Amino acid sequence: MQRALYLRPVGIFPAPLEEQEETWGGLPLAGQRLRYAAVEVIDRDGARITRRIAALGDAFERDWGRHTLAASELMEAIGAPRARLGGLDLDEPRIMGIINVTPDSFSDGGDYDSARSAVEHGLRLAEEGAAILDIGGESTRPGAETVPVEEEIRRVIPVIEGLRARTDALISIDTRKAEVMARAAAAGADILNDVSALTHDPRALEVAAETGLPVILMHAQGDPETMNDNPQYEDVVLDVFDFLAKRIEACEAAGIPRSKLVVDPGIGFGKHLHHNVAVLAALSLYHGLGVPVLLGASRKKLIDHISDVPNPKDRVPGSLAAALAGAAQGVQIVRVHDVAATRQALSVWRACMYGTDQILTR
Ligand code: YH5
Repeated sequence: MQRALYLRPVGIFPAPLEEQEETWGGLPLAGQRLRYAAVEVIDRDGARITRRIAALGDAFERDWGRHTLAASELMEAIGAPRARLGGLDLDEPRIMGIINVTPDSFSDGGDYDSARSAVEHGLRLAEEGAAILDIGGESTRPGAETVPVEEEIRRVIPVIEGLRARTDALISIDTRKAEVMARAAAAGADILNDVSALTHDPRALEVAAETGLPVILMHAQGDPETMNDNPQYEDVVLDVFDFLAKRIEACEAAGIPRSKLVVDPGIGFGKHLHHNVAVLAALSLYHGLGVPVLLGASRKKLIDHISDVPNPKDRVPGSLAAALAGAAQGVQIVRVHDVAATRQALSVWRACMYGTDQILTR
């Protein structure tokens, strides 16, 4: 069943200093130092979708009709401060640094040297400002082939163990396989990150719940091998919302509380360029799911499509632009390859957003 009503906070502005509280206006966004001045009201009735912008205020409250309950639930979800994630405050954007342990990355994956250089790389990312280190041993790039579970374990576990011994940064495991999740948790991982939102492996929901760890639920359409051949949506932005809402429900039913969940619209996963940019332009909608939002656009193909940059390593400027656009929409976590550059960009963005009262030392 599709939802009938969606609310997207728009007109997002920096919350002024506390002593000016009476004059704030707008409503708080997910407990961040951001507020929103209006909502886009999206009404979906089958294939018919209508959109209007409604300023907050009395008329706004009186106008919901049959949608009153759905609207108040969404407003509540949008505004509530988010729970800490493995001890990490999400009241401002945090950086997740990517550590690939696959043969197509900086190391070959699986041997001693690969593990060592992946650990060194992770330590550098943590020093550069990554609050979370995301370790992946299965290439889920478009067109990639599947990796046997033993091979994936051989690649990622030594890296998790090595990092656990040497950093306090949170460690997430990027995997779709229940067995890898369980092994990673035992090796000291703090977060599970599944690009299939715990749908790929029939045991994933149960095993994830058993670990007790927080879970990142990403939207994808189809499997990595074929997902970008012919993606189909009624409305990509709303279909992704509905999918993530269902996966949150499935997690809660399996015993993973909402306070341990993060959602991610899955840039590049079963999406063509127009799908990706539609999602990026509407990111703040996903705050209505009531959990932190993660954005992963770093070096992805959409940057090439938008700006003609065939070499992924040349896509850092576009990646920074996407990260900042996410921050401006209240995204809590950005998943990136280029941690130092992202940190610099976010620091300058924050100063521009908040001005002189902002601590600039981070
Ligand atoms: C994500 O978005 N992505 S693996 C193609 C590229 C560059 C990077 C050069 N795991 C995500 O990073 N987990 C991956 O073109 C993820 N969100 C979450 N939560 C793909 C990847 C990439 C693919």
